[in-house]
Amino acid sequence: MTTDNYTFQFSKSSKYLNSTLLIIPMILLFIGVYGGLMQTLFRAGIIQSDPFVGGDYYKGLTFHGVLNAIVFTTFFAVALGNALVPYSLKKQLNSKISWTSGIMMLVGSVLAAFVILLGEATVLYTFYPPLKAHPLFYVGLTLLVVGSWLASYNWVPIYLEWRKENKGKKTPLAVVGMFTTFIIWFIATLAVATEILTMLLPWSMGLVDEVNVMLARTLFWFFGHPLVYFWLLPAYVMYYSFLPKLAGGKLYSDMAGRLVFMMFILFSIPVGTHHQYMDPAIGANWKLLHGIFTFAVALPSLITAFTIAASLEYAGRQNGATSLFGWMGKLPYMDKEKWFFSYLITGLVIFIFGGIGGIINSSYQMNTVVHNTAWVPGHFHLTVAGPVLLAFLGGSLYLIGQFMNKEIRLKRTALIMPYIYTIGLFIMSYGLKIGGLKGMPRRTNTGASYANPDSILFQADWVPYINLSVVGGVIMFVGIVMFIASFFTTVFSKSKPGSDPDRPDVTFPISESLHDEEARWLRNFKPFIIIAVILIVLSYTPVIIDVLQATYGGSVPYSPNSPVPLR
Ligand code: HAS
Repeated sequence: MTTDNYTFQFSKSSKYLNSTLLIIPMILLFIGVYGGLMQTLFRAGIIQSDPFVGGDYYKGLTFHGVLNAIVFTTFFAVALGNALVPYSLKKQLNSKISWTSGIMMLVGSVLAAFVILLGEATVLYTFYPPLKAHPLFYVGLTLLVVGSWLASYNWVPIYLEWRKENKGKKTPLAVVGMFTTFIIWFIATLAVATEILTMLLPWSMGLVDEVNVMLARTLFWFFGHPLVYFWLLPAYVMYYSFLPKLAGGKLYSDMAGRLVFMMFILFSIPVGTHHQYMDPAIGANWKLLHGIFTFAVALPSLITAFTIAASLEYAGRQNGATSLFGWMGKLPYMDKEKWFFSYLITGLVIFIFGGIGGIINSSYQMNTVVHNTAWVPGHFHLTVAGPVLLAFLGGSLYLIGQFMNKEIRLKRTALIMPYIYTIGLFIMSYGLKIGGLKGMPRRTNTGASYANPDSILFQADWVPYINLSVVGGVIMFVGIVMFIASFFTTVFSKSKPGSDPDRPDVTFPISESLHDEEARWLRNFKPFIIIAVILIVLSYTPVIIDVLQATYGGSVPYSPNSPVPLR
């Protein structure tokens, strides 16, 4: 696939919508990141009260998780698709549908955030019962999800039109990646929609008294694991499409990229029970089956590791490297004009460790050691708060510059931010992971208990690891402040002279591929979707039967701050 670096003129409506989809979640992200800093300070017992959440640790944790992991990521995935799909196909989106979807997402997110702040939805980002939220929290999340569905349906007509006009041509890889992301998202969210609409909402509205906790958890994890690939895949789109070009080279294999995306459709979903290895009711044989599929879903990431490393090696050699590993030193780590490279490369390096941790988690015996300990947040900060967040931040800054027709401001600050953030992330995750291996629990206000010498729960050997997580968390926060400074000074700066500010000429650093192999069997999504559905039915039917046959009664609501039922 050869690509010239063309520009495509977006409509005025797309400019304003995409800028809104980038700016509002960035404000929410910053509030969420502030919540993250407060988490680490609370956990270490450095502060006793954060006025923003009224001193409620679990409210702060819910706010941090929902805003950063659910709201910000969904907005960015939609904004990237709204930009990359029309750009790659050279067609305009239907602006009415785009705006309807954007408004639904905004209203839903603000509603959910507001209810959390009122203290009516202290249910953490997994919102599993018996923790109960106000009905408006569930309504807000539903609006966010349905709005994101609508955005992706809007890409379909221009894609079909493009296919009719370009018979025999390969669909651009970035478009394949964006559709893959939303195919997985659509299938996965059907389960959480069922959970919310048939179980949590009626329970929260008082229409039923009790809820089947095991069934709700199972439906949640049907959604919850593919959710992590909904986060990861927009980053993969950027690794495959942009990184080789930014590095000064080409994508090593176009076919590998297509294979990777199709493998994610197959294996992202029939794996959710690996989050429930320690749950009762589900038979060990089905946990084993989900465990095997979990190893299968690591394969596309391993293929990505080799393909992207080969692409970077090619780039390094193009930049003058001759020795075996010399290419690693010839990449544009500190090139101010290629600041975006630093966001993608740091994420990849972090993901080596995040990925290894994932494979450890998915081994049943190892999982018995790490489940529900601080190791798990250690793992997910090395994935969602590492490669995903950094790629999304770099992508947001790039997109805002393009759509608002602005030169990026504080470029050097933007360039070094990922390195500072990465140092903080490694320190924080090391503290969480080793603390977790020593038994430190997750989702616990350690500052009020284990780190407090006056408490009977005091655990002296956890304290150094709690402190490390604080040091790392503060450095990460400094990195985010640097990013926010660059992002908002760019937003409020003057537009570049010359072109029409209302109809921006947008361009992307799309990579050519070194090996442009033909694989017709990778051209069509349908067979992969059909096989995925078969795998889901085979892997989930026995799990759901087991859960339904379990004789546990339903549960009344609990609050994380109170050990007694709410009624
Ligand atoms: Fe995970 C728990 C297993 C990936 C997120 N995970 C979580 C939770 C989150 C999360 C949020 O099996 C906590 C949920 C909760 O709140 O309870 N995870 C895996 C496995 C993978 C994996 C097998 N996770 C992710 C990703 C996430 C994410 C991605 C977010 C985006 N995870 C688990 C399990 C649990 C779990 C269990 C349950 C734990 C429990 O008990 O509660 C795999 O997909 C990972 C495969 C990745 C690789 C790495 C490939 C490396 C690459 C980098 C190459 C580098 C280059 C750079 C080229 C094999 C691609 C070269 C450098 C130069 C300088 C040149």
